[in-house]
Amino acid sequence: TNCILIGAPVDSGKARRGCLMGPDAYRVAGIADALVELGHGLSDMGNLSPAPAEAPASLPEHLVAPAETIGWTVTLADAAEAALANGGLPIFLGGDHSLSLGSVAGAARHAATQGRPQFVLWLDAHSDYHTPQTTASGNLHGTPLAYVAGEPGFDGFPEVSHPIPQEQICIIGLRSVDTPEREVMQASNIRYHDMREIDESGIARPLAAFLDTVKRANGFLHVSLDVDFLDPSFAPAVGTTVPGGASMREAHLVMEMISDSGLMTSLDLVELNPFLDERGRTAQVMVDLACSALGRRVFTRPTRAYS
Ligand code: DIR
Ligand code: MN
Ligand code: MN
Ligand code: MN
Repeated sequence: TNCILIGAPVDSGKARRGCLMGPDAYRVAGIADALVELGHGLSDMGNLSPAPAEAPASLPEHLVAPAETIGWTVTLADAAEAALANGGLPIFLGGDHSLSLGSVAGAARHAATQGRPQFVLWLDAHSDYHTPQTTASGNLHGTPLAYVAGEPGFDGFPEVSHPIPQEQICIIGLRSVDTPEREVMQASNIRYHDMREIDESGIARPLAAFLDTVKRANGFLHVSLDVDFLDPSFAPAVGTTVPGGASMREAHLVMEMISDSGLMTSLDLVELNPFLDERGRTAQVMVDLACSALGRRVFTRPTRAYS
C-alpha cells in the first residue's frame, strides 16, 4: 500500500486548543518508520493549512471558529481526493474531528468518480451527528457525520456533492450522545453500536457484519478513529475523555479485522491532544493501532466468521 501521510493540525473544531500539535506527535512516535517496516510505500505531505474562507451570517452565532473550519474542509477534501486519485491510502494526522468534514467528503467525491459506494466506519464515544443548529457547545468537531451524510444547515461549507447514505455509516463505541443526536440516530438507518452492545455481544460481531456489507458492495471504506473511542485509562490525551471506552485489545481487534478485510481506503487519526499526554503514550497507542490496521500482527491466520 502506498500510504500518504497528510498533516492536518486542525484546532478550530472546539474551544479547547491543543490538537494543533497532533501531527508532529504522530511523527515523533514513529508512524512513518513503522509503516515502512510493514512493507508499505510512504510519503509525507507535511502539515497543510486551511484555505482562506468566510463564515456566512446565517450560521448560528455560538459556533466556534466556523470560518477556519470551512477553510480546512475545502483544503482537506481536495487533499483526500487527490491522494486517492493517485492510488494512495491517505492517513490524516489530526487535528480534531472537524477535519473529517473534509477528509470524508473528499473520499466520497473520489469514490463517485469510480462509480463505487463510499462507506464510513466511525470509532468514537460520540456520534458527531450535530448540525450547526443542534449543537449546544458550538463545537464543530461534533458535526462531521451529519455534514457528510448531507444534513442541511451547513451554510458556507462546501456543497456535499456525494452525501454518504445512512446505511453506509457504522458507528462503534458510543457512550456520549446528546439528545438531538439520539433522536436522529434512532430514526435513522445508521448502524450504531453503543458500549452496552459491545459488552453484551462483543465488538467483533457488528464490525464483521459491516465489513461484509462493504465487501459485497465493492465499496471504499473510510475509517475515522477518535482517541476517545479508547478507554481513557490507557489513552488519556484527548479533550473529551469519556470513561468506559474500548479496551486496548478490543481496539486492536477492530484494526486487525479491518486489515484482514483489505477494505480500508482512507484513515483519520483524530482528537489527540499531545499537551494532555504522558510522554507520548497516547500518540504511541494511536500509531500502534494504525499499524494493526495496516498489517501488523503476531501470526497470520485464516479469517474466521463471527455470528
Ligand atoms: C458533544 C461532544 N457531543 C458536542 N462531542 C464530541 O460538543 O457536540 N466530542 N465530538 O469529542
Ligand atoms: Mn469524534
Ligand atoms: Mn469523540
Ligand atoms: Mn458529539
